[in-house]
This record gives sequence, structure tokens and C-alpha cells, in this order.
Amino acid sequence: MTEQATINALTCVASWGNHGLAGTTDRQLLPIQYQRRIGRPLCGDCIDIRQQTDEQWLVTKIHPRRSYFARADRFGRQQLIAANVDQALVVIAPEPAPSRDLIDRYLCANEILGISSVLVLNKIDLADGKLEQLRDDLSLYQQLGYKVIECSALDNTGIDELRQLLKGTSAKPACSLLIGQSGVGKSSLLNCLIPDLSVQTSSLSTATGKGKHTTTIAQQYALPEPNSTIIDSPGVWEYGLWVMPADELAASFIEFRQWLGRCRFHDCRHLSEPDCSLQQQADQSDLFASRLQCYRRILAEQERFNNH
Ligand SMILES: Nc1nc2c(ncn2[C@@H]2O[C@H](COP(=O)(O)OP(=O)(O)O)[C@@H](O)[C@H]2O)c(=O)[nH]1
Ligand SMILES: [Mg+2]
Ligand SMILES: [Zn+2]
Repeated sequence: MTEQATINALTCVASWGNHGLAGTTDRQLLPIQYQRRIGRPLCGDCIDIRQQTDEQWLVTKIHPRRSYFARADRFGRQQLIAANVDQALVVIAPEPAPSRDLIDRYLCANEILGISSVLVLNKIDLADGKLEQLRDDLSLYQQLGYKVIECSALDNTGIDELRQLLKGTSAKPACSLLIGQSGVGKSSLLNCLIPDLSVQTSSLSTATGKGKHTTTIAQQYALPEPNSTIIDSPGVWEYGLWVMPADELAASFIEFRQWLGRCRFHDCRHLSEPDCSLQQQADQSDLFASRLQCYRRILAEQERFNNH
């Protein structure tokens, strides 16, 4: 019997159903298949594989994840999207304009999952009233400590600044994840950041045999800078937070943290309880009040899941 080839510590760069692709260090793509005993790797997972046939490799191990990004499925349960993500680029644009709630939901998810957030305001070449409004909204997040980068995939404004932010080192490789509504310019930004993107995407779609349909799944690409990768996530997300305890949700609003535990009731849900420390802060600050309102809206959304 011939020895079966094995390769360890590869990255799963795309995953769908029972199949996926592993990326080798020299940027080859190997078709992989899963076994129930091991489970499905996510895009971004570190995996070991064993050759089955000329064309097919079997996943034999999924390494422990240092992080993952998730959203709610339609039952309010956590659905995992991508693994080993270090920072999320929350892309927003004047068109299609985001809701404040959408931005807050993304930021909360990243806080809970231990992923850092960068707000990327794209399409700043579109000088109109909406841009001014967005800049205004984003100043709140800057005050909270979130980094905001303004850019334009159309004329390359801000792309170098963005590129710097995505750089990893050999000691600490960096994987970034593009998230945001469909149409905000995620794929356009990817094109600016990766000069040979069309090569990478065409070898991906050849390998998956799925052509353009691969844009419906998360995919990891190599950035030109060493030790730096980026995952493009599928568009058209009505992004929802999975159901979680109220105290966990409240703690994901970073400016709430220092006030938690100071309400009259130790199990205060910060709705209309007397002597609520968050409400007291909201009475003094419009910005705090608007985030508290958002917290309450998310909590109410979660109640709907709980009642089903
Ligand atoms: N004016 C302008 N248009 C942009 C910019 N970035 C993307 N677009 C356009 O916005 C549309 C959606 O872009 P796309 O990259 O497909 O968005 P995605 O759905 O987030 O991947 C396309 O028509 C792009 O040409 C930008 O910085 N400025
Ligand atoms: Mg896209
Ligand atoms: Zn309270």
C-alpha cells in the first residue's frame, strides 16, 4: 500500500456544503472534502488534510480557532461565518446608507467575539448631504475609540492607509474580514487592495466549478503584503445578533461597561427599572441616550426569538 500524502496547517479558503478549498503556501488550491467525525471547517480555519485521490483531499483535523465571526440565523442562533479573524472592516457608504442600528449590531458582535472593529467609510468621492450626515454619526464612534478610515475605491483615496492597517507579521499573521451591506463597495475595495485579484478569483471559481456563484460564500484572499489575508463575506446581509443574555449584550456596548453593576437591581435590564445607572448617564448625554435606545431595540428583537 502506498503512503498517503498529508499536509498540515493549511488554510481553508472557501467552504460550502460538504466541500471546500485549501490554500497552500505557494498559493495552489486543493479541493477538500469533509467527514462527519471531524466536521465542516469555516473559511479561515487552519486544517490538516490527507490525499484521497489525485483530485481530492480529506480534512483530518480542524485546529482550534483563535476567533470566529458569526451572525444570527433565522431562529436567533449563532451561525458561524469565518474563523481566525483578527479585525473586521465594517464598510459603510453614503449609498446605500446604513442604519445606525446596523453599525451598532456589527460593533457589538465584534466586541463579544473578541474581534477588533474598524469603520471604513467608502465612497467619499460622492459629495452629498448623506456623506456629511454619516461623518457626523461616525464621530460618535470615534469618541468611543473606534478607528474610522475614509476612502474611495473609485479614486483610491485612503487605500494606502487601509493597506497599512491590514499588515501582519510572521510572528502575528493578520486576517481581516470585510463586512457590510451589499453595494457599499467591499469587492471594489478588494480590487484596490489586491492587484492580482482577478487571478485569485478565477482560479477559485475554476476550482469550485461554481463560477460567479462563489460570491455567495465567504472567501479568503492573500494580500500582496506577507502574512496578511482578507476575507470577503457574501453580500445582502440583514445582519442580526444571535440571542444572548441581557448582561452580555449590555457589556458589548463599550461605554456601558464602567456603569454596569451600579444599578439598584443587580439583574437590571436597563429598560425602565428605577435607579438604573445607564438611564442616569443617558439623562446627561444625548449620545449615550442614543446608544441606550439601540441596546433596548436589540433586546426587544431578541425577545421575539425567545417567544417563539
Ligand atoms: N462612487 C463610488 N462608487 C463606488 C465606490 N466603491 C464602489 N462603488 C460602486 O458601488 C457599487 C457596488 O460596489 P461593490 O464593490 O460591488 O459592493 P459590495 O456589494 O459591497 O461588494 C459598484 O457599482 C461600484 O462601482 C467608491 O468609492 N465610489
Ligand atoms: Mg461584493
Ligand atoms: Zn440598569
